[in-house]
Amino acid sequence: MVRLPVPVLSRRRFAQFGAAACGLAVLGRPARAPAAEPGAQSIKLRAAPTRVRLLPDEFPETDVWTYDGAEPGPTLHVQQNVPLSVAVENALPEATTVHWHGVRVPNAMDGVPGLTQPAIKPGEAFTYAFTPPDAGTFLYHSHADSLAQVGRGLAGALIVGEAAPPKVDRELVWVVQDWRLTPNGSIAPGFGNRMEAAMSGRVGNTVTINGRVTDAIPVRAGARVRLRIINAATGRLMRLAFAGHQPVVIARDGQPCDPHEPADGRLLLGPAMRADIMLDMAAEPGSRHAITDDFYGDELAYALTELVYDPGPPVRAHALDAPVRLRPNPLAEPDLASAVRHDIAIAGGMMSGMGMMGGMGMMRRRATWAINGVSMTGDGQKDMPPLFTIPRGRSCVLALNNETAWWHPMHLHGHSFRVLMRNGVGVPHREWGDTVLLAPRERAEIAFVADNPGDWMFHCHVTDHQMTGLMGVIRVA
Ligand SMILES: [Cu+2]
Repeated sequence: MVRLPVPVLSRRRFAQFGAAACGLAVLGRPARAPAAEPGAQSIKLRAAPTRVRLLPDEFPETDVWTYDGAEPGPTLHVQQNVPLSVAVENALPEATTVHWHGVRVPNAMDGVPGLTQPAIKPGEAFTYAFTPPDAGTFLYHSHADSLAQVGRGLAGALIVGEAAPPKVDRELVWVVQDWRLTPNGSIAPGFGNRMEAAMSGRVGNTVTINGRVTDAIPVRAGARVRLRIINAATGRLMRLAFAGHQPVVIARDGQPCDPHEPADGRLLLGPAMRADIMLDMAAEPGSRHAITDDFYGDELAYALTELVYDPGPPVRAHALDAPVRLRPNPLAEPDLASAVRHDIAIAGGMMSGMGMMGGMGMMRRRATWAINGVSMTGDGQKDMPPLFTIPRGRSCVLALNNETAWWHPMHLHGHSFRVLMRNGVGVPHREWGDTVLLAPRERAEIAFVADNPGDWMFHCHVTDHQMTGLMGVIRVA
């Protein structure tokens, strides 16, 4: 069993932050107002350095990089099947792009520097234009100098509304981010540490919900809440337990699934993964219930936040009797009988037999990881030969084999896929996704229809792993 190289959330480390230590947590502020007028679907985003408050009031503010001065970036509420344009202005000291994670955009709008567009230079602008085909919970983030840019805060929620959303009393969007802060509240230097890159990636010491460490989420007994949780961390995995509550997952990575309670009642989310859950507030008025993350074991478990019930009477006597199943998005069902099949071997990292790694690929700069023996490093590279080409319109099965001792949330751009099997066993609940989380040594099979032409990134979303080689290109032509 692999242990994390450093304790990331010990009490001692936390004590540096005093009150922040007991929470790390954060409050779900209500989702920010749409940046666009309803129906306009024309949005402007300005990427720029900003100073914001992540920590409680008694601690210093933090210099971050933001979209529109907000940390995280403003939650963008848009409509399915309605053209959207987002004009991005770069006021950062370096080039950037925006990637619309999970949205099946045209290739030229995918925001991968070198591969799909030249990066937006400082002082320049680029307008992304696409029509969101799927309703759901998505994420936008920088795909240039990704480790530092996303690590400094360049991420936000993109919510594509359903035509007929399920009935709830309240909807919350939580962009959960992980920061490595120094005692004076600034972002710790050292992005791209080689040792960390060969292990778990850069994991921080402060977890925020919607940009703030906060202890409590006020709720009303009897209410039904739809919670859209986005793991916007660059390295931290989360396994969330909702004490006293039974979350029901209704969508993963923006794609509706059979409503189900997660395994062990705990919600596992790797970087860039999302879940929509329904939470019935079934506990007593005046009670408090922690939402804890124990992914890194009991010693490093912490309370992300607490549900704090209003002492007033329940808003209804019995749980809301309304369906929670979402209507599926228009995804083509892969035809497994005629599918092309490709094997993907993921190798590298510490304790993974790096001696086995060889060949031209590993000679590339900073390579620590490889896909099928080839390491593509950084954010994206021009003229990178694809791992393979899938004929447009064909169904494809990818058999992923994680030969390493580390977790990898593998993300395919431009498509959503079905997760068919894990270690040879069928996956229930009609699970679609754009990011499949592989445990150490785990195998998984995913399938999709390659109906979106172009050169698409396929990479690990632990950003340190991506930057050091766990990335490749899949061509659909
Ligand atoms: Cu990885």
